[in-house]
Amino acid sequence: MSKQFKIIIVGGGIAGLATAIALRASNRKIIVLEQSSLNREIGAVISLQPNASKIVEMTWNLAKTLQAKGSMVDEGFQVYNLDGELQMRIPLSTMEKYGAERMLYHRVDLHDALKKRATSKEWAGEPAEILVSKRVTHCDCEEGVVYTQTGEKFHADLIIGADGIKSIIRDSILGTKIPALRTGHSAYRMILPVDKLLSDCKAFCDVVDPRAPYTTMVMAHNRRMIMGPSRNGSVYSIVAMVPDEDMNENTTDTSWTTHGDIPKMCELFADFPEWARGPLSCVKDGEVGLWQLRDIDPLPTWMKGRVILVGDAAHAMLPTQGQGASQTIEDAEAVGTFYTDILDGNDAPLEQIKAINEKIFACRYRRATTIQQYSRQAAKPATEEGSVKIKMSPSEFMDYNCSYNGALKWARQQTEQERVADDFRKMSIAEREVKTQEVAL
Ligand SMILES: Cc1cc2nc3c(=O)[nH]c(=O)nc-3n(C[C@H](O)[C@H](O)[C@H](O)COP(=O)(O)OP(=O)(O)OC[C@H]3O[C@@H](n4cnc5c(N)ncnc54)[C@H](O)[C@@H]3O)c2cc1C
Ligand SMILES: *[C@@H]1O[C@H](CO)[C@@H](O)[C@H](O)[C@H]1NC(C)=O
Ligand SMILES: *[C@@H]1O[C@H](CO)[C@@H](O)[C@H](O)[C@H]1NC(C)=O
Ligand SMILES: CC(=O)N[C@H]1CO[C@H](CO)[C@@H](O)[C@@H]1O
Ligand SMILES: CC(=O)N[C@H]1CO[C@H](CO)[C@@H](O)[C@@H]1O
Repeated sequence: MSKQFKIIIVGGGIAGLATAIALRASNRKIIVLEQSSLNREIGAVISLQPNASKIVEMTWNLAKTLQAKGSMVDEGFQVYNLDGELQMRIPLSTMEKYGAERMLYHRVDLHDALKKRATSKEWAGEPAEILVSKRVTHCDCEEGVVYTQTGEKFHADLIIGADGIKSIIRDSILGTKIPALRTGHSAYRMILPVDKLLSDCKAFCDVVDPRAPYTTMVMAHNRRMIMGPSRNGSVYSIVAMVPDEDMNENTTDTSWTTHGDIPKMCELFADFPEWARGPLSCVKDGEVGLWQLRDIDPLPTWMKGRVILVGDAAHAMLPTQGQGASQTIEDAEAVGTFYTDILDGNDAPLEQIKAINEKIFACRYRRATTIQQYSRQAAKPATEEGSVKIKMSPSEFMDYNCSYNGALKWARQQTEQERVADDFRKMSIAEREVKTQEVAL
């Protein structure tokens, strides 16, 4: 007799919701356990690289929903130096090259669209159920059980760890606490109404049209501003990156998302062109977030027993390439793809689940880890010391980052990658750690 295939997803962020969408099918019971009340998504612009936007907009059919919320096609990068001169303008006609567009969304809009897509009855497959205020404390990977803070126990055939950079599922898999690492960078971030920019920051708008679908950067040796619109050009997001040691903000280790101090921020960007500084001094107190940027080293494994990690839990990376969410979406698609045939809980003995998770790991590990490393590289100083000439190009990593056509095609193309992952699986955990450090260098 047929039995439901039971799936628990820990974490209701972009990773958890995307994986719920990818796994939705009839005869599958999907429960997402989220610690928060899930209405506090951070307001910011988030970009999806072409092949991830293809998964979200085409495979999962969310193009119309996101368009109604004001999604924008990113038409290119423009990069200014400290003298305020335009140093490069790189149009991104990604449609032709990559078969999809690089998209700009408001984070809240993307999160909401994914949430509806995962839980609404309008779509095929049994809807996923989200249980909020459920903080998971640990899991038994072999037995397939997760435990919450209030003493509840949830059994599943498959457990997805989508609980972000501070993942506790990761600790249960590895048997050790993996810390989020300071990267030496922090970022002030703010999101401004475009009307306000047009009226209060004329000098800025004379140089950069805040309604235009372009990603604009102003780059100094070790500080940079990364900016772009969302919601049909009605709001404008600014991320201002600085080295930690210059920041002098009083942050503690337990929280790395705090309020930014506007005078301190303005002081740090005092040598930026006057037009570029305009928006920094026209935000109000309380509207600037300060985000200590962290990532993790490549992990020796993402899986154990019935459990596999996705998203930031598996490969938290710096936002320098706007790839965190894209890699997450690719993970979700891979999980959905490799589980296509498991529609009955009777077909989910431990050995079968382990074998499928290994395939997912083999398919995803190398690519996500490589992009994680590129994201660290892309945080390196943008100019020679004392020079304004920018030596890095934002399109440098695009080809690799964007040449992805779903898990199956990738897996077929990347035999070499499979071989590496295969070798990796045969190693002991200690050997894997050595290997991982080599990759990290
Ligand atoms: C302000 C901001 C801007 C960003 N901008 C970009 C961008 O432009 N481009 C880009 O590609 N990426 C960006 N990122 C990164 C990107 O959002 C993430 O890489 C991506 O969303 C994957 O996140 P995730 O779902 O794995 O983790 P998270 O978003 O951290 O979600 C994890 C979820 O799990 C829940 N959770 C954690 N622990 C537990 C537990 N023990 N029990 C139950 N639930 C738990 C959390 O409450 C949370 O909801 C940005 C991130 C932030 C914060
Ligand atoms: C954004 O523009 C699209 C296309 O013109 C429109 O359908 C949508 O309603 C707009 N949404 C918002 C939030 O402005
Ligand atoms: C930082 O904050 C802590 C706790 O609020 C406080 O005790 C400490 O004095 C502060 N340090 C500085 C340098 O402001
Ligand atoms: C963009 C992408 O998928 N990279 C691949 C992404 O899709 C295009 C078109 O389907 C492929 O040609 C690329 O190889
Ligand atoms: C496979 C691939 O295209 N990799 C490229 C990714 O981007 C880096 C940085 O430009 C290149 O060095 C790689 O060759």
